Amino acid sequence: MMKTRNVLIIVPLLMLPCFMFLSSCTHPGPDVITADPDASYQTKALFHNLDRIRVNSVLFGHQDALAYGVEWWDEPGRSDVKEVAGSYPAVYGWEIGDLELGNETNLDGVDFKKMQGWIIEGYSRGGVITIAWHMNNPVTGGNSWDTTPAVAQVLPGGSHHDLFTGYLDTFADFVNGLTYKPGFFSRSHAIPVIFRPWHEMTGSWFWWGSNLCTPDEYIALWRFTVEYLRDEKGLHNLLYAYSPDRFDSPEHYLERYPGDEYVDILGYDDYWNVRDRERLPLFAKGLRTVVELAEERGKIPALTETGLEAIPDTTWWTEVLLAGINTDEITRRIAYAQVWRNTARSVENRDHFYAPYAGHLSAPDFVEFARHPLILLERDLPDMYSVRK
Ligand code: BMA
Repeated sequence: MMKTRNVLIIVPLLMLPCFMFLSSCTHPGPDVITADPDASYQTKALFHNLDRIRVNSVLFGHQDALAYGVEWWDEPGRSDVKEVAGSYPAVYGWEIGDLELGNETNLDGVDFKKMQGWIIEGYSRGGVITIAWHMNNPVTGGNSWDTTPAVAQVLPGGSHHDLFTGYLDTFADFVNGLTYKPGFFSRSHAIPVIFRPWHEMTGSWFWWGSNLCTPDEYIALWRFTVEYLRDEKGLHNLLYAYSPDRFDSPEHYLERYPGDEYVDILGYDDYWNVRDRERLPLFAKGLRTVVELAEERGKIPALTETGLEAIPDTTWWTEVLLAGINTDEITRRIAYAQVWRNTARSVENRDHFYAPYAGHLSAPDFVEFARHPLILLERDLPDMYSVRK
């Protein structure tokens, strides 16, 4: 009798870890179509949740939020957004320019190993990660603002193709270092990343810009990038964001669109139409177009970069950015809005910042902006990486 009872207790206890392991393997994935059909569970969940919560909410993001801010550099736990509004941003943007050169720091001096640590930190709190790349010009060795044509040369068969694939290899190595282990019994998994290459291509300030390559060349560049990272390098934790600068029409926006099989997020960078109140109708028009184009394709719309440098307008957050996003039921359906970086003035000594810092004149208005029911900071996020069916 005793023996049977012991067996009844001990056997299920011993099997518990097996059940936990198996249930984590067989958890049904979200029913979404991503550019990578084999995207990981967490990556598809991120897509699903961005799409779900954008109906009522807009995530607020900040570039380089954990690495530095105005008057500080590399101080654990700090973030200018948190010091003003009491929470980290919901979206963390990062920049990997110079990774391709094998450098230890990016073009702004941020250490790549520490960046990986900050990405893991932000993700462990439930934040959303996005990476952009001001890649150096592979043909000249100049920076990404060196507009010597280079796209045709990096495509398959081009003179700099091997160099270029080597550059993409450095990205794959970096992304392979982004893993997270949620608990004792769980396996580690790859951290989902919204990858936003070849951005602002409606302008001509980067070597991949509209005057520097044909639409067909740009599309080939994009498709090669996705196919190489997904199919050759086996990265399955990426969502791909297509992100033009200002555009005149839906046709202009789509001129270099690589196709629904290669894109997850329809983004848009706009610093121009957020400069003052007079331009708000143009800002809203751009948002409306991006939301409509994304929804027609089952993609996620986003304001991938924006901001007002040094924020001299003290009510810019509520009266321009929020007012524009909240224009109507269409414009407010973007999933996130991200502002650019806060240069550490002590390092670069200039007023190149886009989020407020404690004591900045726009800080009270930012607090109000962050409290608005539409706007989510990290503290307001639901679990973005699982799906409750
Ligand atoms: C630009 C500026 C530059 C920076 C680059 C990459 O918009 O902020 O100072 O080097 O982004 O972060």
